[in-house]
Parts: sequence; structure tokens; C-alpha cells
Amino acid sequence: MTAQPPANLTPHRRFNPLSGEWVLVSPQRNQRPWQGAREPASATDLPDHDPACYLCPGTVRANGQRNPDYDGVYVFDNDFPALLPQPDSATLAADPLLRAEPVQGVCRVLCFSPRHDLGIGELSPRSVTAVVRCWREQTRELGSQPQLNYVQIFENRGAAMGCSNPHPHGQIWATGHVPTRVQRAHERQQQWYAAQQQSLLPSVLERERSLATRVVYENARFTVLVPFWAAWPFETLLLPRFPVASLTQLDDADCAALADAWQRLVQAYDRLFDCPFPYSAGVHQAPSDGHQHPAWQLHLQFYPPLLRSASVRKFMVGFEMFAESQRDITPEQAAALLREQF
Ligand code: H2U
Repeated sequence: MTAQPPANLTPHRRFNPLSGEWVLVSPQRNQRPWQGAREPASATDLPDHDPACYLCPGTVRANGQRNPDYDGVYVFDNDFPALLPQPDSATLAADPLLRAEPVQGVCRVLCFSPRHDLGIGELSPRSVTAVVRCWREQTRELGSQPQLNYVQIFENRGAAMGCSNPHPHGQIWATGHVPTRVQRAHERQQQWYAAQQQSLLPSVLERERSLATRVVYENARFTVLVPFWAAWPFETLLLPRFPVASLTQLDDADCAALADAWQRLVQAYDRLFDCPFPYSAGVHQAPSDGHQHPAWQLHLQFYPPLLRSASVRKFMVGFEMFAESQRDITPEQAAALLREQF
């Protein structure tokens, strides 16, 4: 009789309960040769202030406005916003085959600090905490506006993720509608809560902590893990270990603990391939629609594109684009590699 390789080393699919999507895991492909695209090395020797940077203190932005000489976090309305404050329905015809609907929203840019050269990994813990507190204040301010029902906070880090400017910054888009992926996470958490009488993500976290194989870092209040269903090679999920639906419910100590987990994760990512690790990270929180959302658990997701080194990235193309996400390195292998970097 031939011995079977362990189930997690043969092709299988895993289910993402937040998105309702499956991911194909193919660990046997790990050794395949690579002669594809390599990413150009990122510039790492940046000045602490760049007079040509649109985001540095005192410089002039693309629309001619001058930034103040800010010395902490700095938030401004995006000069090229994806949404406008007032919806315009005048041009939209009601056609069931060609559906469209008006939208409204506010887009802002958040500079993490005046320093052009210091990212989340290099800033002081106090400065990183200031960014998290700013997320909380922005969610409070924008989410309390009756016409805005969701606040999406995200960071694109590195040119590989489409970041247009090396000055460390994130973005805040508040929308009148609940966007597609958030709505899906919303519905799936609600369904789980109705069926199980407990929240989905705290249950996942409890299971993951008892298994420990995918947990990469913990502080007193937050846990970072590679989710069982991760699609990106080094994808991580940052979870609070207490019930909390929205950033607005965090106290100052929670903000400091969230900042610590974020900073240490970025430092670990940077050590993994000895480069400023590119990623797109997003905060998922309950809609700010005036209702209570007991099924919701605040979480942050990190989607880094790198696969094997600083220069070899994963592309979500082919089967991923037309059928479903697929990965070679297992989430357990990724977690073990990441854990070594803390
Ligand atoms: P990235 O996070 O993808 O780099 O985007 C930076 C944002 O900054 C982008 O949305 C805005 C762009 O519209 N921006 C301004 O609002 N003013 C500027 O002068 C330059 C960039």
C-alpha cells in the first residue's frame, strides 16, 4: 500500500467564511521553476523631507494648495476624489439590463507623519498610535454623517501595490452605500450569528489560538494570524481579542495595542525578504448606519503580493482571474516563515 501524503500537502480547497469564496491550495507546486517577471527594487534611501513631494509639510499639492507645516498626522480631502459629496442621479436611466445607481462620499488622504522616509515600521510606537487614533476620529466624524454609511480605511504600500507616492500615507473613503465586499462580509457575519448565536471571527480566533499553527504574533489585546483560507501567499488577519464592531469603540489603550500589532507585523514583513514589503491593507468595520451590529467583529486584512523574494510576486491571473484563487505555499508554511521574523 502506498502511503498518502498528509492532506494539507496535496491539492485541496479551503473556504473563506467572510467572503463565501473558496481558495485552491496546491502545495505540491512549491518547487516549480520561475522565469517570470521580477519587481524592480524599491528606493529605500529617501530624504526626511522632499520639497517635490505632494504630501510633505509645507509643499504645494497637485491642485496648487499648500500643505501646512504639520508635525503629527495630517488629513486632507483628496484632490482627485473617487466620490463626490452630492449624488447626481440626473443622468441615470432605470434599465434592468444596464443598472446604475447614484453614489456619494468623501475621500481623504492621511499622512502618517511629517517624515517622508519613515514608514509604520520605523516610526515611534507613539506616532503609529496617533495614526490609529486618527482612524478612530475619522470614523467617528464621517460615520456620524447621516448620508455616509460606511468608512473604509486602507493603505497601499509600495509601488507594486499602486501606491503613487513614497511618503507614508493611507486613505479614507466614506461612502453612502455599503460597498460590495463589506456588504458580503456583513451578510456572512450576520448569517453565522443568527445560526450559531456567536460571532464568526471570535469563534475563528478561538479555534486558531487553540491550534496555534497559523498564529504569528499576539500582544495583550490583538492577534495576528495567517487565515486558514488565505489567498495571497503571506496574507494576514489582525483580530481584536475582545468584542468590537467598529474603530469608534476602541479606547486609547486599544489603539496603542492595535498600533503595536500593526507595527510589529510590518517589521516582520520587512525582515522576511529584507525589503519594504508591499501590501494593501484594509480595516473592515461595521457599517456606520446608526444600527447596532453585534455580529460584526472589527478586523484588518493585509494582502501582500510577494511570493518568493523581494522581486518575485504573485499574480492573481489565469485560473485565479477566471475560476478561483489559488496558492502554492500553504498558510501554515507562510505562518511559520513569518513567525520567525518577530
Ligand atoms: P495612493 O495611496 O494610491 O498613493 O494615493 C494617494 C492619493 O493622494 C491619491 O488618491 C491623492 C491622490 O488622488 N493626492 C492628492 O489628493 N493630492 C495631491 O497633490 C497628490 C495625490
